[in-house]
Amino acid sequence: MRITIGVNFATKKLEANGMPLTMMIWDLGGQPRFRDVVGDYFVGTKLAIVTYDATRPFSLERLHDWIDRLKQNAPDAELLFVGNKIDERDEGTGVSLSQGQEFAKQYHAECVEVSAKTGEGIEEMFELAARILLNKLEGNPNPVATIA
Ligand SMILES: Nc1nc2c(ncn2[C@@H]2O[C@H](COP(=O)(O)OP(=O)(O)OP(=O)(O)O)[C@@H](O)[C@H]2O)c(=O)[nH]1
Ligand SMILES: [Mg+2]
Repeated sequence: MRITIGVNFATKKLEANGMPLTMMIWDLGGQPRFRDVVGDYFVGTKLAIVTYDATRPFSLERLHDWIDRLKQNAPDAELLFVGNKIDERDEGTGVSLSQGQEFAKQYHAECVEVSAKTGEGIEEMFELAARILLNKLEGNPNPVATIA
């Protein structure tokens, strides 16, 4: 796997609430040297999939800065927190799902866990992302925001 140079783009088609949906996904490179390059890509974001490394608690703390920058450029963006690399997490180490959810609560958002390597949780993550987007587009309140 290579680092993301600047920005990558992909699409994902799926169905949510019985409606077909094509998500346009901008994958921003996380390396500090791309900090200024990727800034413009926050603009117009409807949903940010905010990803951390579930084996490294520090990666969670680093998200605040990303979210601050996102909010400056896309104040109405929804957030979905995603803990990745759960295939590599040893029992009782790293970031637990409940810690991730606790962190996400500060932003009135949900948190799920995946492994990009094994594919575990990936389809569910996209389905949840689609539901959040459709609820937003249909003007429904974010179900999580009302729970939090
Ligand atoms: N075990 C495991 N390794 C993973 C997983 N996802 C990514 N990796 C590894 O973690 C490293 C970083 O992955 P990237 O996809 O480059 O991470 P990134 O956050 O996109 O990094 P940037 O593109 O620099 O922002 C690579 O060595 C990947 O192979 C996962 O789910 N499980
Ligand atoms: Mg990348």
